[in-house]
Amino acid sequence: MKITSVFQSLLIGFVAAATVLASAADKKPLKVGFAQTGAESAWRTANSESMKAEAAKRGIDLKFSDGLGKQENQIRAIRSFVTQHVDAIVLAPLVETGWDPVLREAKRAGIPVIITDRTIQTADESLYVCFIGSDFLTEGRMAADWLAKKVNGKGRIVELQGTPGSAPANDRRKSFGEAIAKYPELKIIDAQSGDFRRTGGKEVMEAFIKKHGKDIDILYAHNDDMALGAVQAIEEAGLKPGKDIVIVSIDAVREGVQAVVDGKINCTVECNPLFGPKVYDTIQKVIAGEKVERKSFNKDELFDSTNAAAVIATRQY
Ligand code: GZL
Repeated sequence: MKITSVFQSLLIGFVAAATVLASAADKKPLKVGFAQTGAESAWRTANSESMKAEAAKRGIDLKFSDGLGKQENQIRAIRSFVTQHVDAIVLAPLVETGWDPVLREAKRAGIPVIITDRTIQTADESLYVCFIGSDFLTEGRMAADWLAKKVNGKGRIVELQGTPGSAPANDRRKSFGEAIAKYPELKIIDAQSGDFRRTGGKEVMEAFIKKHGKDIDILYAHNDDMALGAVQAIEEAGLKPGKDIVIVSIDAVREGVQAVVDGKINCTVECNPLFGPKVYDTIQKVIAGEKVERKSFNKDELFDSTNAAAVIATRQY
């Protein structure tokens, strides 16, 4: 065999191998780091499941980190994503502040950051590309407006607040308080954090009942898990949740909507956690250099005795 034909066959083999490698390279799965808050509620479980299931469906290599309810764990996770040179970082920030230093490290590494679920406070808007989640101010207003009608603008409210320093707790407190200010006889007589946890809701409601007894007309809970814990405490005190104490809550997780059907919670405002698809669509646009919306709010509706039974069978979370 002449030298030239040996050289030609080597060259063809080399080009073929390079082509295979090149096509394999551009099919390299997207690598995404997700720093999740923890597993404090049914909402959180559904949100994590949405992110994991959609990544698996799209063949995305998802590095999932459970923050166990501690900001320092989320910060550590982001640092590890930078070391792993992920293509994008998703952060569901436990609290609103304290993110600038670690987000600067991601920016220096050229890794885009998507903030999901809860917002952050920062002076440097370049530290993240966009926010995807719900509008907690609207949720608080929807809860207050529904309640004012239900009780004709009169009643003594105890408030079960979410995680201190978190955007949902801050915003749901703020907008609810502003909305009920229009009704001088609708007053918050006590407020305490149950940390979005069912156990927290039960313990704090037990303390409220001990302290205020029959003076409690209404419970406003920042999420269904705490409301469901409070329902247990109310029943153990020999009272009827949804009747002796009107309960308005947020999230509309399946168990919360079922409690509305059962008349134990009077109203729950939806806060949809199933935004995995929207997050990955956004990441793919960012990596392709396309413009994306700076803030993208999920659509949320409200469930009470007029519509809960009609939707309970089809609730996805
Ligand atoms: C809201 C989310 C809140 C939920 C809680 O987007 O951050 O945290 O309302 C969850 O159930 O724990």
